[in-house]
Amino acid sequence: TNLYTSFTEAVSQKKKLLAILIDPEKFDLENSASFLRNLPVATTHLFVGGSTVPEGMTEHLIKELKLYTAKPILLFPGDVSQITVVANGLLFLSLLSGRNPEYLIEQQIKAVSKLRGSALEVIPTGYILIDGQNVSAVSQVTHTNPMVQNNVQAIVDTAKAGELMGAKLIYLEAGSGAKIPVSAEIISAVKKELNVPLIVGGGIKTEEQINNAYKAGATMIVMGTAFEK
Ligand code: 1GP
Repeated sequence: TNLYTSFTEAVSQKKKLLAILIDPEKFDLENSASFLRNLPVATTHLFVGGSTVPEGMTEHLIKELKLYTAKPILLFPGDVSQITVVANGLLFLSLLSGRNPEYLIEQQIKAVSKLRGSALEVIPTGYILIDGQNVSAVSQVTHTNPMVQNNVQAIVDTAKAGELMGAKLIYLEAGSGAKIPVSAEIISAVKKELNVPLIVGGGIKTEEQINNAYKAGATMIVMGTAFEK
């Protein structure tokens, strides 16, 4: 089974995907079973990742989660140390909104020795940080600025460049705990020019925000903070 197919099929069948993000650093392992029992029924995927996760914690968490769920687990790593082959897939991120070579290409080079010989499905993903009206962990850790929401054209062009460079997914990120999520205007403008599925996350809490993002053209929505204890 191919994880990426779940994205392309969702697009062609007009289905919507929902990923719940678990940050290993903020998650109490003892709550795994009950957390998974209480997931929203619409949940299709689990994302695991965070900005600053101690070595080994991600692998430990995923092994635990797999005892209780068959949902596909995708790594959404803040850095190369979080890559573990026990996951089902890896969002191979390049931070296209930033101009820090460490997160554009260096971390990716470092990942190769970890991926060599593994069957982990790697999905090239253009990652675009957009201003969510608070200082995001992504911005702090990567020393990059988010793109401003009112420069829609710059965001569209960045996303399109990512697609032309080979990204199979584009992730529009307002940052975990964002005060405002990525606007519907941005999502639909990007959607209009792109052929690859769109992931949207950061600051999404309400049903209305979820529906707006789907209606604007998101194939997958990611929610983290709303489900953290
Ligand atoms: C962050 O997009 C995710 O990387 C989810 O953000 O925690 O605000 O839901 P929240």
